[in-house]
Amino acid sequence: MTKTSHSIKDIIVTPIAVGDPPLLNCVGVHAPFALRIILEVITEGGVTGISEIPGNKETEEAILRIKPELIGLDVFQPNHILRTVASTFPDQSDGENRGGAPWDQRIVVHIFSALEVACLDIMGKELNCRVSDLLGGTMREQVPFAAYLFYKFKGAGGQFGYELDSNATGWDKARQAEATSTSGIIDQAVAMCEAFGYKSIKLKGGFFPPDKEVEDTLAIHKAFDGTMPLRYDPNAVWSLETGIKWAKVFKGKLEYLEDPVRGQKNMALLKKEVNIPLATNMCTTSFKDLPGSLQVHSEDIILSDHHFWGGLRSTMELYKICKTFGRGFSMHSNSHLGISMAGMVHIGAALPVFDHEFDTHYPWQNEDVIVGGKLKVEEGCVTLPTGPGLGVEIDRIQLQKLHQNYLDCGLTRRDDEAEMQKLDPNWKIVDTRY
Ligand code: GKR
Ligand code: MG
Repeated sequence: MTKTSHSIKDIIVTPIAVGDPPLLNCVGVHAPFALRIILEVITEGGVTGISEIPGNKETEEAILRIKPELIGLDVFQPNHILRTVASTFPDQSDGENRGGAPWDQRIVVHIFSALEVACLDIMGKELNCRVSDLLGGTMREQVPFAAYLFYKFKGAGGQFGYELDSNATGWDKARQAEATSTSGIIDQAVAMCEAFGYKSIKLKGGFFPPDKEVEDTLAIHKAFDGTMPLRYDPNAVWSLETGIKWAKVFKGKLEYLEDPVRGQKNMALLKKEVNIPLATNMCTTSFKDLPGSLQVHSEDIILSDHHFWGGLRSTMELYKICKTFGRGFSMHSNSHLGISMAGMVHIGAALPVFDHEFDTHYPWQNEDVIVGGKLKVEEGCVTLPTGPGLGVEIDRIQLQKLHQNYLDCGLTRRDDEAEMQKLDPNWKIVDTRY
């Protein structure tokens, strides 16, 4: 490829660690730090594009391994970049190696997502338009998100470890408080909704037995007068029998039930027994899964994640397929910072029809890597940044600080099971717990 001002000159990869409270899920508990990777793509013309993806050592090493192949490629030609990434890691192609964990581990989609978002950021800066414009046009300035509740142990994570900051108030206090009881989770819901004005709520489950978690979900439903759209997600750790039993109890009370059981077949069987809206970020997770999904009707709503579906344009393609085949669309989330948030906001801004408030873990992190600090969530919405590209920039001091956290904390990959075993040596990840 001939060198132009749009050719990639350099790629800077910075692993970071950001404080994360001890949130519970079906595989264990979050470690005191969530890992992310910040990517900076710099063109020959001197323009920098940025992106953020989930962190782990393998992904970081894979990006560094492929970096020489990427130098010289044109940021306006993401398909060429994808071909280079896919041919460097042929065994990691779309649909493979998803694993059974609640989060995705595939290398190609992560690396390509990081590169594509950074390229789109550069294109926006070059063309003086926003990424949402490049995704087909800006349909709205406010993008709605849902409150994301977690059962949790006491503590804020990060530098505080499991200690409480006794001066905290409002959401910050609730963010640190233990929430394992029914009243604890309701307090968390109220504090989160008061602080950010969310208009729908999701409870992450799969840790406690279903009878307790279902009871708590129904208590949240009642605490908000039965008017708040509610989602519940045990991350597929229920058997089909358990799923059918509790889905019947939820009927008419949930906006949707997310991944009650494992795999498209079981989801479809549950749906045949109980006609309740089902969503997934676990059984239909790549384009290769779509024929199977359509054949058996495993879910009504597909939760994309641009880090897992190969970028923002792929996410828009998935949206189109969802609309074509009568499926709802929304976005999944893991612990993340403002650059990933900006990517989600640009997708939300570009969707012709907005179905369901997006998931976000964002309130659980109390610091950020972008200039100006965390993006505001007001009335449940994040306002689309006004600047060109993603509209957010890296705060160099914060980047250095969070990189130092990474070097100091000693974590190299997410391992909620190992973290949980520090508290309960008998804890083990299982496919079906209940
Ligand atoms: O962060 O603990 C967590 C969640 O369980 C996350 O890993 C899931 O990927 O939030 C996600 C989900 O909706 O399944
Ligand atoms: Mg989920």
